[in-house]
Amino acid sequence: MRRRKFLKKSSLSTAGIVSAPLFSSCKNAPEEKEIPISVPARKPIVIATWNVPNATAKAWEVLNSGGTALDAVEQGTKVEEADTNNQSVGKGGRPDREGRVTLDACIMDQNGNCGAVVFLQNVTHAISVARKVMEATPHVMLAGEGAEQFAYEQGFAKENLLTEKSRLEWEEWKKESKYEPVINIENHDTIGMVAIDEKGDISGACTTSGMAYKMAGRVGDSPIIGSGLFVDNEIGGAAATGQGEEVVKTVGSFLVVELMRQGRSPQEACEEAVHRIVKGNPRHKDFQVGYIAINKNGETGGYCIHPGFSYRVYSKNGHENIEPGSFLEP
Ligand code: SD4
Repeated sequence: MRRRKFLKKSSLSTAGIVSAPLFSSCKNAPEEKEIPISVPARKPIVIATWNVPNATAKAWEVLNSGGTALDAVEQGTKVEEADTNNQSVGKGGRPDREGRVTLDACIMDQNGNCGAVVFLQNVTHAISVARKVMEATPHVMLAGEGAEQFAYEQGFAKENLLTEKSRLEWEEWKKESKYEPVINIENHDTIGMVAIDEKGDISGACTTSGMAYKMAGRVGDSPIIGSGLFVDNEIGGAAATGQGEEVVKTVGSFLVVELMRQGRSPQEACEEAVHRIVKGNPRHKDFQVGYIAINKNGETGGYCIHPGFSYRVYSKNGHENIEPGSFLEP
């Protein structure tokens, strides 16, 4: 039904065409089909979770001067990592129960290369360390002390990431020590970013300090390729924000990209991925999960479980903060 509407719409417009394998449920082998997308191609373009105008403006600066999507998402997310007012990312992030700020991040380029760090301490730019893992090692993920050691070897500076503000809040939290990640209020503003550059290449990045006051050693979706982030240069990219455990259980960002491969728009794909989490999960009122997505033609989408989520788009057509709708209780 949806697909028929899609085809009809595109035949009336000067639609862009992306060629993508469409997986049919009754066959094992992927069938090659053209998926028409009924919006004019717009690139370069960058999207990011939440309202992060400084981060998208930085990414745009890179894209607009002919830079790559990979550089754009790294430079863009670094803005939030360095911003101590953002207490969900990088320096100034809220600590775990023991008072340690531990960072998770991953990055993925247009060739399917990726790099990630988990439980990284004392280094602000986890996203750049993740990129170094991708480019300077044969591995895709480094954790804890190994990641930190690697970062110093690569020239990253050792820094105290726990700001006075985050420390005082943690001291306050310790008085009650009640861990309830209700609707992600405690930990908002993790940044997931996906960009398409002038050449049409897609890359993405995701970086976070994770859930506030998490158990020591806890890692969420954000550094896990396929969960917090996924990019397929033929199709598009997606990123997640919210309670990582729920995203990991459904391999959320990979799911969004695969749904787009099957012909869904970015908006439809984000909605379906959220519904997969909500379906049959009586706890869904207690947590937040949101997705953003972009397809090869620069069409964007976003959706989340609860209201209050927004995502940011920066393109030649202008820049805007979009509140994309959410799953509402029947
Ligand atoms: C996590 N997904 O560690 C992250 C948290 C987050 O906005 O996105 N907060 O589970």
